[in-house]
Amino acid sequence: MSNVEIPAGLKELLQGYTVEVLRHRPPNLVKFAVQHFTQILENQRNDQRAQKCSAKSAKKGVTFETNNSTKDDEEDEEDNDKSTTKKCNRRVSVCAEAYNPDDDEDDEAEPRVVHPKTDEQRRRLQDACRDILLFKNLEQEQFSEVLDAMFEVLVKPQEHIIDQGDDGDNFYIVEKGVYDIFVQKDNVSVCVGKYDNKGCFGELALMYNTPRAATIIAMQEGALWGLDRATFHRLIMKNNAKKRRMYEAFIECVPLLKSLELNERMKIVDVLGVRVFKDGERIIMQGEKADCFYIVESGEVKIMIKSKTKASQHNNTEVEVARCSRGQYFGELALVTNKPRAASVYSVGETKCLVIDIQAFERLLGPCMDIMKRNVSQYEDQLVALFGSSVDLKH
Ligand code: 1OR
Ligand code: 1OR
Repeated sequence: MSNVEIPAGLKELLQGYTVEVLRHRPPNLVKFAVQHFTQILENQRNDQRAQKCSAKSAKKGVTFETNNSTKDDEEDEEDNDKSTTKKCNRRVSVCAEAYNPDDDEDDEAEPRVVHPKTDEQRRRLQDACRDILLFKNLEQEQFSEVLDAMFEVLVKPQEHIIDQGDDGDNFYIVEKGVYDIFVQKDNVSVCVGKYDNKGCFGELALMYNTPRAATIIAMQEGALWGLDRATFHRLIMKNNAKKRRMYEAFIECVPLLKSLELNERMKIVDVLGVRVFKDGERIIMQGEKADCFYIVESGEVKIMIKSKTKASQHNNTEVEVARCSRGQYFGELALVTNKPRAASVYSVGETKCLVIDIQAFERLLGPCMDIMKRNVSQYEDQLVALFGSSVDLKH
């Protein structure tokens, strides 16, 4: 055995796989290995394609497609190839991260999906994507590729968009309509939440190669935008690997999340988005419906309460009641109590926050609920001390 030469990179490859297994604890190691190494191969191909394209474009100059292509152009394009495969298209993903690809020459480029859209469709799609947390960290080029690949899905009342237990095909963004979320518990289907004209779903089966975790049913006519599994993997998963590297250390220092296992914390990183707020910008407005939760990454926020007390029925001025800085969280109260926002929150200077949507909050932060509930009772004590017993946080 002493003369056996270990191929360069083998150790790193196996180590990388082992680390991912420990993080995700997948039920099926072989399936997970296929997914993991396929992802590495995809990243290598992307990087090679990016290098070739930039070399070619440097030599020849690149022809840029514009978004306001004519209807005829679009029809031609659609006729030629329904889910268009365009090698070395004008938008090349040149994200420098990736799993350290070596120089394996593989000429076969991955198909790049492009569903042509009218200007009006693209505008609607961009609107629907504005608050999608999974897209928040994407670079402009990657985001454009995602928009290119998305396709419109019109749905009818009672249509099942996803059935629990199925394999995952697409990821969906809600443009319009209400969609109930059902989860099977002891053989009974229970409605655990809904998407009301916004949000996204269907990421879990694609991210972790697991069966669909819930059933999603349209309650009325609606419109969705779908993203195919391959493109989701190529762009979103690659970006998630970068996100994990960026936020792993920080998220481990957040006191609230200490009781979670490492793989549970990483699942939070996978779905979080990052938002930057300017000095004085309002992040949360008292009385509004809540749909997300925040952790301060840098900077500071102040919590202001507008409250009517017995003494001043009409006094609606805001009073500062608390501040949160790095590692602290806010916006949990309305999600825990299922009530409107109890206070307004403003950025003090520039603040960067990690944002988690309500469904992910409910799915992933269950184990931290006790800590949050303890804090809620502290708010109540403070509230009585500050405003007396007759306070109405809702208005
Ligand atoms: P998916 O690919 O598994 C079903 O397909 C989708 O429903 C899933 O991705 C999520 O995007 C979405 N638990 C699991 N999946 C959920 C949940 C959820 N909510 C939405 N989805 N829970 C409800 C949290 C409000 C936890 C239930 C115990
Ligand atoms: P939310 O979802 O209601 C506003 O949106 C957030 O401000 C709230 O969640 C908390 O995360 C945060 N009373 C109410 N909300 C507070 C308070 C608070 N402090 C922070 N938040 N009090 C201050 C207790 C130190 C009591 C007020 C007198």
